[in-house]
Amino acid sequence: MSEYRFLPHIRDPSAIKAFSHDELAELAQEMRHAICGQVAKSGGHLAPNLGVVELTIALHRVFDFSHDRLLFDVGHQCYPHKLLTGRFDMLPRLRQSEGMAGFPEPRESEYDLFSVGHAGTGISTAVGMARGDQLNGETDRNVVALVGDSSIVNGLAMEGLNNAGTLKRQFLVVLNDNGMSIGKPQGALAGYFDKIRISERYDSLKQRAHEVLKKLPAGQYMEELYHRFGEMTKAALAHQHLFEHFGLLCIGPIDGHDLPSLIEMLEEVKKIDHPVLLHVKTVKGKGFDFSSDDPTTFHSPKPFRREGCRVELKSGGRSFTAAYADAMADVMNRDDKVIAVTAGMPDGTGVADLIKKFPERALDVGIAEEHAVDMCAGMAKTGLKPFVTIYSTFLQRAVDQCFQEVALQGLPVRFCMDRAGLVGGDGAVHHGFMDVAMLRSLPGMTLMAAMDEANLVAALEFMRTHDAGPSALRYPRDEVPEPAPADEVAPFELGRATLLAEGADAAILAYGFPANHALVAREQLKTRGYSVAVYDARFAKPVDLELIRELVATGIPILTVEDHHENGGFGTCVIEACNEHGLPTQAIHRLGLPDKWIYQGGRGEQQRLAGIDAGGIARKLTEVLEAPARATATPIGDRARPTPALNRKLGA
Ligand SMILES: Cc1ncc(C[n+]2csc(CCOP(=O)(O)OP(=O)(O)O)c2C)c(N)n1
Repeated sequence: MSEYRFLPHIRDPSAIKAFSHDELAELAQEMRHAICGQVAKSGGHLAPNLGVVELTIALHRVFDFSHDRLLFDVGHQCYPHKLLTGRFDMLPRLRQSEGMAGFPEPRESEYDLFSVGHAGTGISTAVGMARGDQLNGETDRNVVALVGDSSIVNGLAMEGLNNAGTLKRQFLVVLNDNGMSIGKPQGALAGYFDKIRISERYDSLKQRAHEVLKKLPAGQYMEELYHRFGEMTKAALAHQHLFEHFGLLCIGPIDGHDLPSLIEMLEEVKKIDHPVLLHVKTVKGKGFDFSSDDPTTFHSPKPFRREGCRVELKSGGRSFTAAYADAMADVMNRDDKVIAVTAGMPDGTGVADLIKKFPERALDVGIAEEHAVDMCAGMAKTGLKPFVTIYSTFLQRAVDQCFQEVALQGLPVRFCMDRAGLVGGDGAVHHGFMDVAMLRSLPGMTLMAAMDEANLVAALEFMRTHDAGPSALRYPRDEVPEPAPADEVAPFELGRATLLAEGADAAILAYGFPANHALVAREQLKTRGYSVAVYDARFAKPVDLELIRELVATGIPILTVEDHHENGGFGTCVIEACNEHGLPTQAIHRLGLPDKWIYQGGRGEQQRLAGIDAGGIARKLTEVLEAPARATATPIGDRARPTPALNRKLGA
């Protein structure tokens, strides 16, 4: 017998249409219990989901998202939505392969419209669907975007809002304002949201509604709308809400945990054929004291144990992030020009520790990657040494800034790219699979990877003194391999790889973290009678041409290994360098992430799937070593022959 009365029976949201308010409240309890129980086992986003339980129930009660459109921003708050759309059975495999993704995933359900995990996208995709439905004559589809108070500050969200106000149809932005990002929200808008409280009673708001409407940009039209609104909506029209100036009718703030009022409000708002922003105040982590009291720790915790009021997070080993924070603290102690900047990820990147130690020289700018990079360009121009500390996947947001404001100016902005490579449970939306490809075509850029803590420390020191242009360092979402810190490694020298183990039959040239797997693969190959040299390439740009030249001259197979997409990654850098310098490339083989999406699962499992773990490396090199010698010349195929027409043209 299930411990739940409702959840196992909800195949789709139509199931809750007839629920009484008491039943909905009981369902909310069940949802919180189920989510918390599962996240305790597998880890995942907890506080953001606990905060939107009532809001999600109300949305599904009022709208029909099998026909209407629901677009999530970030999407980390989608667990309640998944439970209401027939995925309760998948919950026990949350964030695991073939299980329930931690973000919206159209492969799972027609109720999920986009695979998303990056902030700021929800309003724009919703505007697109609203326009699309309108042009397709499907005007009966309502469109709703759900966005958090820290994500709405993102530049892309602002661009979306700016355009949303021009829509001439129903369009609803639900602003889930819990007064938090992962950590404390940053910047002026956070202060603004903080000031608007639900303190106004509906009655007093009602008195002012008429006055407010007159001031709205759409003037006359708004007046007309006003006469058509229900009492509830009129009463909750916001007093001079900032987003009014974007052409949206702003309603709220209202209490996001008062289910009956939420439902009533959404019923009314649904009828408005004009863009509306409904400002909803919620409590992040609602339902459990431990999570509402500490929503940062419980934003996306590792598995944890609860015993009564005590909550104990499963402890892991020392992460690359922790190693980075310590190494940077040392760098910052020694060099007062060094600045550390994060865009909304102080805890995830380790910058939170630096902010505590160096409040003047470490800062969080909120979810604003483009701004973070440009601000650092400005700082570099003044002679400072800014280190943008950012997840590889989120740096994708700021490629244009890396190009124009940083690289084109030749400014020595330093990029520390955490979570490079496969990221495990967060899945495809968060893999750092393309930073090399993205940055390598920027003239003057130096690209590095760290295989362990000692190399991370050495790389940061290299970056500190590297003023010739921008530089970037990648390291994974993983624990630093043993043996740790005190281990001495040679300093980083521009474009120089380092030998890790000797061998005569083949050479592995690994870029950063996979060098650890390569060393294990070398042992496996030894049992098969092969002696393999392993190098940590350290640099993808410039590559170690001298070493490559020497290796190519020996004629042994060379395998490049990386946890980056094979196209445009480190292996490509090696092949292109050979091509440019007239070196043969037949003996060079590449191993990296394949040209297909790798979904959520364990990081180890994902590496195995991609074939870049020790077993995969040993297998690939065995294939290469045991392949029959290749024919040196292949006959020319039909498609490569000039056509008769071309021959005529050429006068042949
Ligand atoms: C472009 C981008 N940068 C950073 C992140 C990491 N991130 C995920 S959730 C989050 C906080 C979002 O805050 P908010 O929108 O207020 O939602 P809440 O978690 O408070 O419900 C951040 C910074 C991201 N997903 N996308």
